[in-house]
Amino acid sequence: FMEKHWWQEAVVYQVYPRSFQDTNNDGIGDLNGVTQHLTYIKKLGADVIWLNPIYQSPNDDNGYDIADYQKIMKEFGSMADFDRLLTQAHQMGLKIMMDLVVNHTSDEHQWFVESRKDRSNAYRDYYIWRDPKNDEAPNNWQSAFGGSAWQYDKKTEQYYLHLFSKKQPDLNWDNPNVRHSVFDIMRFWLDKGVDGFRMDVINLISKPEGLPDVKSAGQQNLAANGPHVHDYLKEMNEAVLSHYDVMTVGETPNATTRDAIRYTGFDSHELEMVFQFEHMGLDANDNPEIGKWSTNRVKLTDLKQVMSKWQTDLEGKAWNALYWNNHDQPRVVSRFGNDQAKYRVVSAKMLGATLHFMQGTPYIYQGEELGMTNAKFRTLDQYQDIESLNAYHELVDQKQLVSSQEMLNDLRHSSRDNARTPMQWDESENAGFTQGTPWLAVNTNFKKINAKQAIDDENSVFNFYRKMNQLRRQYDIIVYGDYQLLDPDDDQVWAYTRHFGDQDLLVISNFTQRTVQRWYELSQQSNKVELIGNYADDQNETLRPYECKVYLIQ
Ligand code: TEU
Ligand code: CA
Repeated sequence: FMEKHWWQEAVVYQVYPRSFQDTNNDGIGDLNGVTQHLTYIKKLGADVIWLNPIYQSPNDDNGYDIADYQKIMKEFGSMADFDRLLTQAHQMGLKIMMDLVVNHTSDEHQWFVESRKDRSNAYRDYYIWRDPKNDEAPNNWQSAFGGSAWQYDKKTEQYYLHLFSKKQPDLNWDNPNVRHSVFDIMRFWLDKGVDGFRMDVINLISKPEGLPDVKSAGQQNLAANGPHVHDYLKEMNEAVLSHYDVMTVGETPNATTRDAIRYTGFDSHELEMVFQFEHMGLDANDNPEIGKWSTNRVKLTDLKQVMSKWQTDLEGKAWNALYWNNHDQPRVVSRFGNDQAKYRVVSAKMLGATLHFMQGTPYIYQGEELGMTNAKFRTLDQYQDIESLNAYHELVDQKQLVSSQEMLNDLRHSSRDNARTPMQWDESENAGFTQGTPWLAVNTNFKKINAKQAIDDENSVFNFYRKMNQLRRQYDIIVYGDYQLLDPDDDQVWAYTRHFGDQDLLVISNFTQRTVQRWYELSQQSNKVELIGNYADDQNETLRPYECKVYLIQ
């Protein structure tokens, strides 16, 4: 039986500081804005705050291009602001998890400035430089942000690798000096008292030997789960993580449950958990050349099958990170629920319950607890996200694979900017996010959807999430129970049970706007207690649109 850890019982609240709260009217969220709302996060019942990157950055990829790991991004404030945030969070019993982005740096990082100077520079091998092949890029890898993953540097007549933007050169993790430099950065923050790290695309750090071409250009060339990735993570754990009581979660695109068990097995001594992406790829475009840009609706049976596989494959061996949303994914109530006025709240609560009563650590992305929806921008100039803008120009202008209208529709469904519109605090101008001009437009529905309204409404999504967080503390079965999917082929209802000791939990969610006869003769369950549901319970024996019910049976 697995030993118990605080991070298994924790609920994480993800703050995207740029869009959380501006306190100096420059239209950009900042650290003092996070400090200002610690009480809100505490009230919600979260235990840990994951901060997206706050380090010095030219913001080519909104902080995922780091120029100095030990300085605070000037738009976000000072190190003194950070120290105050950390101190106040700890005083309130909240932990702070930082975002460690070490697959790549900014091209403005001192290491890269040196590395590109000349081939004999001491920092040359901090990055991945290769000679041209037949006067072209060393291989056919494509960047996640469009175009080749190689950028030619005239000065030294070589290409450097960047799996993301040109301004995000990949670090060479095969170089022990890189690994030791990263370990020093981690110690700097851990010695300040931070409580853990979310590790950006950490399964890409070991590239395949010889950097071979990928078979089909449409294939994800992200060099995922490479030959030495586990060696490097074990080395990181041995050198740094094992000396602190910290929480780690690796972001691992393309990882399978087998990979995840290797990264997070209770005896792996690498990471505590990983963000998998399998459930995030189920509604991708049918054409792999177009990838995530799609208006497809996920099939419930697919979603149930994938999420249940992750539950049962990791059971007793490793630990799940449970999420529907983050700063890279569209808003779940628009994507998997129904954001029409009539169904937004009830479907947002149903989605929350379906996820939070599974086994694993739940992650709540800012605004998810309000049932915030996709931004649904109408024109391209409203978008800021490098991934969205590059994809538009590549797919519409260069490759003519999709029409402008089709791509704008795809962006409305899949752009990362859907998650990055400012947090909606109240009905005042700009939803109380800023008194300046917001860096990204506020969602036009903020007068109806905001924290102030939600906190006072006992039937709000906020108070539903708050209650779920309370239940998690009350019932060990929610954290430690195992998981069984019921009726896998039902394409309207997702029902599962959890079992722990002499208790069972029964979770039933109707993913449609059709009322369905209670598919499961609940009346046979004699000693059931309803823990939570998203309709005022009237012992109704059918499942109303998007209804969820959670029963304790003992
Ligand atoms: O994202 C990793 C990643 O795979 C993204 O390309 C993601 O899959 C895609 O954006 C989904 O639409 C991490 C960070 O979360 C992301 O914000 C960064 O842009 C990226 O790494 C590079 O650091
Ligand atoms: Ca600001």
